[in-house]
Amino acid sequence: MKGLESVLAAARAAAVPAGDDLSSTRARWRTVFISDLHLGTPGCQAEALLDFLKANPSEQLFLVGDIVDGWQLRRRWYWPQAHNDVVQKLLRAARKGCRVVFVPGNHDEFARAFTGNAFGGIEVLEEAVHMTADGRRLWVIHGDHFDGVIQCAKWLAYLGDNLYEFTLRLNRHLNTLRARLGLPYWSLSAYLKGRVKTALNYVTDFEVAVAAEARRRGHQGVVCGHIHRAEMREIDGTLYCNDGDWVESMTALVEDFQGRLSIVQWQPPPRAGGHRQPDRAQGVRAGRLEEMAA
Ligand SMILES: [Mn+2]
Repeated sequence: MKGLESVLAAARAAAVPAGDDLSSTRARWRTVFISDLHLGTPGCQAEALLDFLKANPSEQLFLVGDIVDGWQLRRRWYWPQAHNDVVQKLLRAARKGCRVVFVPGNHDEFARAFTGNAFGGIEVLEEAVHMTADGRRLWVIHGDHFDGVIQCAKWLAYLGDNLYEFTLRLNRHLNTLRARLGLPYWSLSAYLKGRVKTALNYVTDFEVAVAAEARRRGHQGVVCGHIHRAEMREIDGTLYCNDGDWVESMTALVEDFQGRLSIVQWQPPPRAGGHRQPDRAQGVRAGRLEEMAA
């Protein structure tokens, strides 16, 4: 049921025409949570994010880490105009009275040195506690403190999707070679599938660990990001919310004025010359939606 709600919320979010700047009018949401924008990388969907921010003004905006990708920028400078526009949009929101809170993540850990300070009206906090309109206390953290090997896990997940056929072919060649060397049959694809399952287990382990820590701290729920997988569900009586990312899934967590929370997914407006996505990203997003609806 929760999944269906988030799909409906996504449809409503998409119903607002892009470029229709509502920020000068009333806030649409009490709170918006976004994370993992990865500004400073070619993967960041900055144009879509700008559309989303324009169409979804809020009283409070939480930036839940990995906003600017310091790791990538150190390696290679990449800062197009659209990324600048996002930063300007966030600063403008703060100027117009939106409370903007930035909780740094691992890719922007340089900002952790500035916790307790404010930049252009944006508060920087190591972690935050958000009180919903219906009185629930949500712990707000990026989530990397619970980290293991997620980069590897993601890579394996893609491998499972895209290179399965290739793996099977490779498997045949490998075993022809093994047979020639007098070695027994060994299934490469079964081995890799096992690893993908490990990757999926990692996601679940992450979710359970974050929810358990929120509960231990006496909160009713938690909002995090980091693993680029939007989700909202109860785990042992604690509400686990992950606001997703703006690299692949283009998702946010929103709270309405009654305290109802939902995950919204940005849909590119159906117009010629709109946002072009590589096929792989489309597939990932479609998969996510199915998962959320399941
Ligand atoms: Mn992260």
